[in-house]
Parts: sequence; structure tokens; C-alpha cells
Amino acid sequence: MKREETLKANKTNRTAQEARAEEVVADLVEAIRGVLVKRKVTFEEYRKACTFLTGFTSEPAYEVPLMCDIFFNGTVCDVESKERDGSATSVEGPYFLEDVPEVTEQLPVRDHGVPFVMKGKVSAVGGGSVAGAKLYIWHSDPDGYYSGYDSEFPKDYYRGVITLDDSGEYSVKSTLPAAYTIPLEGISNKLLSAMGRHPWRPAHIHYKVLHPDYAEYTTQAHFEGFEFNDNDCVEAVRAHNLYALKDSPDGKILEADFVLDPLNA
Ligand code: MBD
Ligand code: FE
Repeated sequence: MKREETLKANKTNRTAQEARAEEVVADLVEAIRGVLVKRKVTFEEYRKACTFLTGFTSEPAYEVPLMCDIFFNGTVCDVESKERDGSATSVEGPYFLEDVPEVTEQLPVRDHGVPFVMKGKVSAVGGGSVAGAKLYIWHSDPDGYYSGYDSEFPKDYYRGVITLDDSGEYSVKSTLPAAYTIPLEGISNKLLSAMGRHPWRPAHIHYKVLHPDYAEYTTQAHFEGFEFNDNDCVEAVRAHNLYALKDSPDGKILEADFVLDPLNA
């Protein structure tokens, strides 16, 4: 299947079978989300469960975690955000890689795309120093693909880790990411399409901050006014992770500040 042949909006004129699948699966999802909230399931427990469930299937190893991310990771983040101080978290998704190049002001990019700058400041609840924190940034290329998952597209593009100093400030250039589809041939998309749902995510940037004194922090930024913010197939868009892009001589600017939650405070 080609991307151009996929739905670009959830169906409003579903067949009876699609409508039935949508209502039953949506209710199952809501019921399981209720358990995640009631039991305050942590991200660590959630990831273990995804890996465990993968053992029941003969599908490629990423399909069960992907389906879980589509339906449940947003809820796990909402629970996590209530339980911690500092900025709210959001969905990590399947494409984080820890072993990536150190960068300072430029992510390695390919030859096309809209010039783009990501900047902001990382601080901590209580005002402690964030010096030495590792800020990971990763996002898709201008066509909606992630590096590091096939031999043609090595992992050091559109990714990097920045070591923050005491100021917590960062500013790094790249090119604007694009809307993304989950793998079209897999069983997760089969389920979405059986429900009359499309496979698209809005363009977004991923961030993760690691520092031994603070709770691991993971989030995403989406762009106001971009396609699929209202019907993200992963349902990860919230008011707190939707940002206005600004114009500048260096290109579009995304300014995002994050506040870390001290451990043992
Ligand atoms: C992604 O790029 C993503 O961010 C999520 C949450 C799920 C699938 C693909
Ligand atoms: Fe993503």
C-alpha cells in the first residue's frame, strides 16, 4: 500500500462492520485505560507489559508495542504527569535511540527540507542545577521517515544528544519534520483500518532528558495548525504539547522549555 492511497481522515461513512469494530474496540480501549488510571500503571510497567505481550505473537516484534502505544501510552503519560512535579510528559513512541552523536548546534540533515530551529531551556523544580543533563532530540525527515531503521538511512540523521550546562539552554538547527504514518502493512494498521481510522500522526519532535538527580523526562512537541493534530492515530496531542511555530531569519522556530522533577526531594 502506498501512503497516498491511505485514508487521510477517519471515516465518517463507515460500513456497518467498521462501525461495529470502532464501537467495540473504542470501548475496550476505554475500559483498559480505566485500569491504567485506577492502578496508576507506570511507564516502566507499561513497557514490560508490551514486551511480555509480544511473546504471544508471531508478528514482527514492534507491532504489539506499536498497538499499545496507539491506544495506551497517552494514558500512561497522563497518569505519570499527575504523579510527578515539573512538566507534563508525553508519548515516547518506538524510535528513541540512545547511542547517537553528541551535537551542539546542528542535527545532521539530508539535502532538502524547511530550515528549522529548536530552542529553549531546561530547568528544575526547586531551582537545582541541570548541568550535565543529556537532552535527546529526534524527529522524522521532511518526508515523515525516521533514521536508524534501515541500512539506507543511518541512525545519525535527524537525531542527537546535547549536554546541557548550568544555564539549561539549548538551540539546535535541523529541518522541519513531516506527518508520519505507522507501518502500513502491519497488523496495527489493519486494526485501525478495520475501525475506519487512518494511520497518520501529525508532524512532531521527540525529546528525552536524562540526569541522575531528576526523573527521566520524555515528551513530544506538535505544531499548532498542522494536519492531524485533531485526529492523531496515537492520540498523543494535548494542550501542553502543542506549540506555535515562529518565523525567524534562520527558519521556523520551535521554543520549548521543560521543568524536571527532582528525585529524593
Ligand atoms: C511515532 O513516530 C510516534 O511518535 C509514536 C508515538 C508512535 C508511532 C510512531
Ligand atoms: Fe515519532
